[in-house]
Amino acid sequence: MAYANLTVDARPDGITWVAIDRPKALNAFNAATLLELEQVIEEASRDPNLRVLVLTGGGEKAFVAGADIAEMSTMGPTKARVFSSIGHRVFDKLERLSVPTIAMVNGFALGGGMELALACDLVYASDRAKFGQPEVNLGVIPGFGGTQRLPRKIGPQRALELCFTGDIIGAEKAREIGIVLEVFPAAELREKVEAIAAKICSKGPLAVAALKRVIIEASACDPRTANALEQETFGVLFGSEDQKEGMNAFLEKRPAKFGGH
Ligand code: DAK
Repeated sequence: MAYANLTVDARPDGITWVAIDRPKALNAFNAATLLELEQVIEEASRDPNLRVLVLTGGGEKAFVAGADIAEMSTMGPTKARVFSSIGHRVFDKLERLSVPTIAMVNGFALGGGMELALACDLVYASDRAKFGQPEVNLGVIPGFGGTQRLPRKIGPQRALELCFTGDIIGAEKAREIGIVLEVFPAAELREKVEAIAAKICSKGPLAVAALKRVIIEASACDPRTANALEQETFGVLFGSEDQKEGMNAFLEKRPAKFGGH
């Protein structure tokens, strides 16, 4: 499937690469791009071969430099509300995709771009990446879930500081405060992310999906329900071929070959 604003490479090894690809606007999210991303996520959720989804930015400069300011500039309250709800819907679908998602941040991740990274499971950045929630400079606030995901990730005080000041911070600072897991030299970013994605692909897909479900879904539950979900999921996995294969492989001192059944 061809997209006007995205480049998608669904590879046979189970890793799908998605680049937000509007480099002339530093990959800013207009509504059309968000809707294309939604389509990709929906296709991904139906792809039995998929093991890991990686999101990045097309071109050299940006991951995503935010929502498209030109498009937003003419919106009234009703259109803005709809635009925000599209962003929420798409990022929620991304967060709930059953396979791990990785944000490979190769440049500016501002506003809606940082919110996209926050909706991914793992965030890796190049040493040239820059992060920020500069909406306050435009007289608005984050509209794609940033006011909720950012404080959950880095605490309310840090989130308030970033949003109040609109400061743009470097990758190292973003790692220090917990937005980013690791920072790699720009020339090595892709190979590092490939290696992490390949390692995840080598694990049992049922266990990986179960981990994501328990960790992400349970974070929205009370502790008792969350622990019950873990116990239930733990038990269910013992009905899988992957569990037999993983444990037999250990006892037979050989690498496991998981089939995802
Ligand atoms: N939108 C549209 N175009 C953008 C853009 C953006 N966010 N960011 C960059 N561009 C465009 C520039 O206009 C320029 O286009 P031309 O002039 O060449 O046609 C081109 O990309 C290259 O940008 P620059 O020439 O500015 O490049 P520099 O290297 O000098 O600067 C920069 C890079 C990233 C520092 C700068 O472009 C910049 O400050 N960009 C804006 C960053 C920003 O403010 N991002 C946050 C956007 S606000 C809501 C829904 C959603 C949101 C809020 C509310 N509701 C509906 C309630 C979300 C808001 C945001 O994300």
